[in-house]
Formats: sequence, C-alpha cells, structure tokens
Amino acid sequence: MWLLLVLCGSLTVCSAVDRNNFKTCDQSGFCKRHRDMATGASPYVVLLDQLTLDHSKATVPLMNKVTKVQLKLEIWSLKNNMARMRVTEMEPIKQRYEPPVGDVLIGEPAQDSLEKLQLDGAKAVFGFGSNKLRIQAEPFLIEVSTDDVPVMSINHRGLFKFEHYRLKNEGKAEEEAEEGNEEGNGEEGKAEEENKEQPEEEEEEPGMWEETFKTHTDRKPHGPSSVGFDIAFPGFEFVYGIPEHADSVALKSTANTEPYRLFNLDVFEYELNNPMALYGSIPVMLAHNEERTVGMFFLNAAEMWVDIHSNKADKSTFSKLMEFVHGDQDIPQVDTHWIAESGVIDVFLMMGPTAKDVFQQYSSLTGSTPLPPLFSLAYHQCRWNYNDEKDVAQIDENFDAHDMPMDVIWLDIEHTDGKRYFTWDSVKFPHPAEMIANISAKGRKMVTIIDPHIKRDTNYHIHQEAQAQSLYVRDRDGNEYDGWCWPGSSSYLDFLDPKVREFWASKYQPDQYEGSTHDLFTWNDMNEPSVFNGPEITMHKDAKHYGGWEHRDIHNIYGMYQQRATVEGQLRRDPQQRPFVLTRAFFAGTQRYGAVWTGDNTAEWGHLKMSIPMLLSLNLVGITFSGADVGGFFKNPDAELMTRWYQAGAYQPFFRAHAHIETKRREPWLLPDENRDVIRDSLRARYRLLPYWYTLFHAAEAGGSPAMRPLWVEFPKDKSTFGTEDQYLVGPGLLVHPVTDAGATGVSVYLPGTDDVWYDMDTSQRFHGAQTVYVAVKLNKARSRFLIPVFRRGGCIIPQRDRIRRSSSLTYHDPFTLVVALDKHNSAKGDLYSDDYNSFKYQAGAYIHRQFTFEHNKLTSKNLNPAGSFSTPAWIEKIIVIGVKSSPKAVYASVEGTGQSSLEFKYDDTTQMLIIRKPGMGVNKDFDITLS
Ligand code: NBV
Repeated sequence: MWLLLVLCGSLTVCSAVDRNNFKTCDQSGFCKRHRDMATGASPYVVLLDQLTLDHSKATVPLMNKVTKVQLKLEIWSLKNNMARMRVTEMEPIKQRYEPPVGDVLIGEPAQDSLEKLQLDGAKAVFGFGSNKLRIQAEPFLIEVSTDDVPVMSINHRGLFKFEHYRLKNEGKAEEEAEEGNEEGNGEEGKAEEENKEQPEEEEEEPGMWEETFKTHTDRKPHGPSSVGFDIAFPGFEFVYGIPEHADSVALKSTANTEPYRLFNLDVFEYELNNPMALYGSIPVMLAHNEERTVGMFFLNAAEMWVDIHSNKADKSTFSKLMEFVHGDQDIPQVDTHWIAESGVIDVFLMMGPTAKDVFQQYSSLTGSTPLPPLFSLAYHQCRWNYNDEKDVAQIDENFDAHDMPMDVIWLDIEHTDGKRYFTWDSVKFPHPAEMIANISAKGRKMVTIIDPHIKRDTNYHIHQEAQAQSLYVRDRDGNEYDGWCWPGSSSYLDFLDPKVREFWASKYQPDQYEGSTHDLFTWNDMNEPSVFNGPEITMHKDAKHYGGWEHRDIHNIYGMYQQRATVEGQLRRDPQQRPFVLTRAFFAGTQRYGAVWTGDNTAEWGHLKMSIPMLLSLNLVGITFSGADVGGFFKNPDAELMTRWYQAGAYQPFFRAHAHIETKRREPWLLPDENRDVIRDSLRARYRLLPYWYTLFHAAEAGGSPAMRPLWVEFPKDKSTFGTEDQYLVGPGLLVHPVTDAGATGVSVYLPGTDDVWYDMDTSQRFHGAQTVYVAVKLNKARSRFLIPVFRRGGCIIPQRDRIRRSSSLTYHDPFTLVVALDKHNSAKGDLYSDDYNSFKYQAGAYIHRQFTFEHNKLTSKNLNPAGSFSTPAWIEKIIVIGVKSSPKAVYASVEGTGQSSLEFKYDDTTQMLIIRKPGMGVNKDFDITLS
C-alpha cells in the first residue's frame, strides 16, 4: 500500500483520494458506538445533593445509572465572559490524557465568580456575567442562556457517553465476585442484595479491546476510553469552524453523510466538499445569528468526529426529536455531537456576544498569532524542488529581471543529502551559506524543509544521537517506532518530550546545522505524522510517547509540538529575531508558532474556489496566518488559472506559490506576457498593502481578530452573508471577490451594509451597500488588464507603500500613503502599526501606532503609543481622500512641532478623489490636515 502511495507521490497519473485508506465512522469502533446511540439514551444523573461550590467553581458527581460509575462534573465561570465544563472519571484506574497547561492553554484560565441562584435536588442555577447556567439532574442537561435567551444546551439530545477505563473482562470478574459473596451470605444478606440495584456492565462490543483496519491491528491494551456529548445551539442556523476540511465555511448537516472528522492525516489528492479529515484539527466551533456569536472549544487531542444536525436542513430528522425541543418549531437550532477516542470532556463555552469577542475569548485561552517578521507576509516562491544553487540564483535574478517583488525562496526535500534533514546534497548545494548570503544581499530570505521522520541510517548524526539519547516514539512493544517515509525506514522524534524538543531546538544552531545562516527559516511538513505504511498513512495508535501516553491520546497535537520545537530552535539561534516556521499539521494553539498552509491541493478551479472557505474556517478559529499553494500543488494549471490564483493569493494572509516535483515549471515569467503582467500587478498589490497587512497582524496579536474575515464578522446582522464564501474581507476595510471560474468575464459582488458605501479599488467608483453589483473581470480595454474585484469600505483609512522594491526589507524606511475612503457621513478611521519589522523590541514599546480619524473635513493623526521608543525616517508622501463631493479651496496641515502650512492638492471631479501630494510629515508626528 505504501508503495502505491510513494508511486502516487511521484507520478501525476494517480488521481483522487483513495478512500479505502481512510476509516469511515462505521469502521471506527468508538465513533460507531456513539453515533449509534438512540436519542435520549444517555443514562446519566447529576447527584446535585453532593454539589460543592466555591467562588468560581461547582463540582458535582455525575453518575451512570446503569453501571453506577461516577464521573466528576466541574463547572467554572471564567473571566472574559466564558464558562468551562470538565468531566472526567471520579476514580479512574488509569489517568486520562489532558494536554499540559501551557501547551494548548497558555495558562490556567482566569476564573470569575459563579453565583448560586438556585439549588435543589432537581436543578441548580448559576449566574456568571449576564449569563445563566442551569443544571438539570435527571435527565442530565445543562442549559446556558444570555440575558435569559438560551444559547447552548448540553446533552440536549441525550447523547452524553463516557467510556470509563476498565479492566478487560471487568464485568465478568465482578459477576463472579458477586456470586462468591452471595455463597457466604446468610438469607438476610441475600434479601438485601436483591433489593439493591445491581450495577450492570456496559455491553462489550466488537472493537472495544482490539480493532483491525486493513492490515493493521490496534491492540487497544486499555480498552474503550471514548467520550462524547451533544451540544445544541438554540436560535442558530449557522455554525462554523472545526477545520481542517475541504468544505464550505458554513458547516453542513451530516445527517446523510459521514460526520466531520478531526484527525491529522496526510490525504493524497484530497477531495472537495467532503467532511474527511485533513492535515490539522481545531476543535473549535462558532455559532452565529443576527443577535450574537458564541463559540465552544473542546480541548481534546484525540481523534474526533463531529455530527451536525440543523432543524432547518434536517426537518424530518428533527421532527422525530421534537420531544427534546423546547419551544417553537420555527426557532432554528443546530445540534452538534462530539465524539473523541480518549481524553476527557473539557469544553470552554465562549459567550461572545460578538464574533470579535469570541476571537478575543479564544485567544485568551490558547494565545494569538505573534506579529510575524514582515518578510513572511510578503510573497514566497516555492517549488518541489529548486534543483541546485544555480537554479536558486536564476529564480532570484528572474524576479528582478521581471520587476517582480519577492521575499523568500524555498527548498523542498530534494535539497538534502538523501532526505536527511539538516543536511545538504553536496553536489547540488555545495555552498549553501554562500547561496543564502547571495539571496539575502537583496533583502531576501530562504526556507528549507525539515520533516519529523528521521532516516534510520547509523551514519546519520541525528539518528545516532536520537538513538543514543532514546528520543524516538516507541512502538507498542517498546521498540523504536519504525515507519516508512521519504527517506525509507524512519523513526519519529517524540516531540511531546521536552528533552526531545530541546534536542531539536539545538539543531538549528549554525554550528549544528551546517550551511545555515540567520536568514534561513523552516518548513515542517509531514508532521501529522505521515507514515506511508501506517494505518491511514499515519502512526499506530498504540505507539507510545513520553509520559506513557498512547499515540491515540495525543495524535492531533503531535505536529504542533514539532513546530514549537522548531520555533524554539530559531529563537535560540537568534534570540533577537522573530522566527518563521510553516507547518502542515496543526492543533488549537498552533497560531502561536507560525503559519499553516492547506497542503496538497490541485491545480483545478474547484481548489482555487475552495481555498476561500478553507482559509476562512482557519481564520475563524485562531489560525489567521494561513494560505493555500498558489497555482495548485498537483497538476499543471493553465495560464488563466495560474493568474487568477495569484490574484486571490495576493489577498490571503500567507502568500506562497508551490508546485509538485512532476509539474511543469511555472514561474510567472514563463507565462504569456499578458498573464505575467497581471501576476506582476498582483505581487505589487500585495507589496503596496504590506503596511495594512502588518497592521492587521498587529491587531491579530493584540486581540485575536483574524486578518481574513467572513463578511458576517463585520456585518453580523446581514443574514444573506452568513453562508458567503466566494468573497471575504481583509481586515475591516477591503472586500475581495476572487475570480474562481474559468473564462469568467464578470462576477456578481455583494456589497453589504445598508449604511455603507464602497469604492472600487481600481476606479474609485462609489457604490451603496446592500446591493449586488456586476463587475467585469476580463481583459478590459479601458483598464487594459485582468481584474479581480476589490472594494474599499467607506469609513476606512488604509495605509500603504507605493514604492515597490525587490523585497519588503528594502522598504523599511520608505514613505507611506494614506487612503481615506469616506463613508456616508464623510468620515473615516483607521490605523497604522509599524516597527523594525523583525525584532522583539516592539514588545518593549519600540513601535509606532497611529490612529487616523477623518471627521468634519479634518484628518487627524493621533499617537496610540505615546511612550513609544521607535523612531523612523519614514514620512507621509501622499494622502488620497476618496468620496470628496467637491474640491476644497485650500488644504492646510498643522504638524506637531511646526506651524501651519498650506498643502498642494489635486481634485478630480469625476472620481471625486482628492490627492494631497507630499504632505511630508514624519509618520510618527501628530498632525491634522484640514480641507477648507
Ligand atoms: O516535500 C514534498 C511535498 C511538499 O512539496 C508538499 O508541499 C507537502 O505537502 N510533501 C508534501 C511530500 C509529499 C507530496 C506528495
């Protein structure tokens, strides 16, 4: 089987995913056991008379009425308008896995006060903020409301199920023990026994103690351990999140399909519109309606499946469930069912009430994306593979020759000595340090790929040390785990072990990684982990990790630990320089370590189209630094697709072109002139807006808000946008509608907001919101180029840099242009964040953050960081005000430290655009500019 995969990996003739390699829910014992549950089957009762309460937490036993096994239910009120529900075993025979605090959660979440409002044997009601949480004893139910409006309901459908750890044949052994006791008892004892409710064992089902998939048998030495629960979102029709799937941004009903699966997998030629698992997993869901946004985060790193039923989409199913529904049938509701193979139930309820609140709440739990170095937000040129030093030099030169900006050249696995990471092929890359230095002389950087599998070659130093220090994952028998990957027989470093991460981090030191320099960064691929001959192309679940945990417990978190160790390595190499690491596998918290891309997509229009919902889903759950391979990885894009992909990628957070080794070369200058020129325009559009992207990433670090946003995040009451995924917003101020159909000559663009106005980015033509406009996107004589529709939102001020250079680092001191797009009330606001673009000094205040406001014909720049210690020669060279109804008579500037001066300007009647040339003030100065 792995042979087929390897073949497919190197031939373009293989097509479409081989579904047989991957389990369905039915083929996965624990998923089937939960999914087969009848509605209302959950046998739990809350023993409310045993509830204990402290300032912020309630603890109460939750008992399985059948087995009498007790669980511990804990409820916390958390700061930032959140609650947490944790359920684990009261007296486990074996500890259950929970990611250590600091690894996913950035710390113990700050607690808030939980107010007891009511408590009797049947129910308990607690208040936190403007929310209430009501626990019903039997059947077990938790309802959460905000301002008395129900928003979440746990065990609403009665699907809560917790498989406690047990000994094999425990049920049988208990029975025998009971019999033995009875023999010794007198008549009295017998009667007593008969009266007492006897614990029953749950039925043993096939697959509980051993499970075979294809040729792989999972020994499951600890038996069944899964957990599952359902949570309903009353009043909501739309839920989002739980990446990664090649599917719509608004999650679909799974009533007639497989559940969405969260299990980090290397899926060869993944299919679109499909709930199959892909490379990463973030168990976070958002629900949104016109009134509010709420979210939930299920902190569990095991394989997970999520079913979604919506009463709108699944009327018939729903009608059967009506007995469980409180209130009106017309109130929409989404019911979700979460099933994980092991671990505990640890759920964070993020009460919003706005999307931005949920982003902030989630980032307060798992962290946000630290401000990346500027180069990483610029354009990346990648290919499997740039063949040798000469090839790299030519790529570098060609970007200059064609006047195209570019920041990073990437090297894939062929640059190594036989897929031994941290080495170089000495024939193709004999002088790596010199090669990197030549690139960095133009302000550019390089990235090399470093995968987690280590070639089992006794002459390879990494392998030698890993063996000597016992750093590998073990198989179930305690031997070094040996799997097949690119280098052949390979072992996998156990990144869960701090000692292994330390080892890995040390390998990035220049004396350890020979040929590396301070301008070399890293790409972690195959870290699901991908194991060609493993079950479902990944690691055996009964493999063993640090701490004695089974791979099944930690599977989805493995890749994040590798990326984290890589970041630690770069930080150790350059403590003053921000790291950059791209990862394919990810989990909740990955946003703290760098960028993510959507893996091996295909050069097809459908994949270009799908990149938008895939990236929006990632952006909604913390991973804002994300992108898709521009051009498509597999197959050969034609010139039109390639061009359209660049146009889209230029407006997505991580912007990298990449291609499979067997595809034709496709660097932009190889395309027909017309396409090449459009690609140049797209690259330049990206570079022009880098100040805006950088400012958005500052906001992402500060408040967790994503750079790429679904329309509804900014227009929460506009229901028509709740499912929109063919257009999106970059920050608050730009609306982008990529062209994703072959031969498109025009697209319909929905401009939201009854009170909003929008301006075509190219023509500045003004449009009212709440309408759909048709935009011609074909080669157009008037504009003489292809277009994708981008609109400026009236009311936003966007900073840009108009001088396009070879790479972003050559623009550090360049002047800025401010583009002020006026709203209906002739006002606008925006900000600009800037610093040295590379170091951590900003954390100590070395940055500029300006707030711009345009009101009553006056543009004001205010200092948001008055204590700031950053100085820059950068100045403001141009201010463009769009939507100015008539020409001012004069324009005056008053700048901090200097007097008033009159400024030169030009007003264009037809475009209603005012251009103020060379206002000339330093960007770090307070100023106001008055139109009179
Ligand atoms: O390292 C080779 C490729 C890489 O180019 C791609 O981006 C990764 O997603 N890698 C996967 C290995 C196998 C591809 C079939």
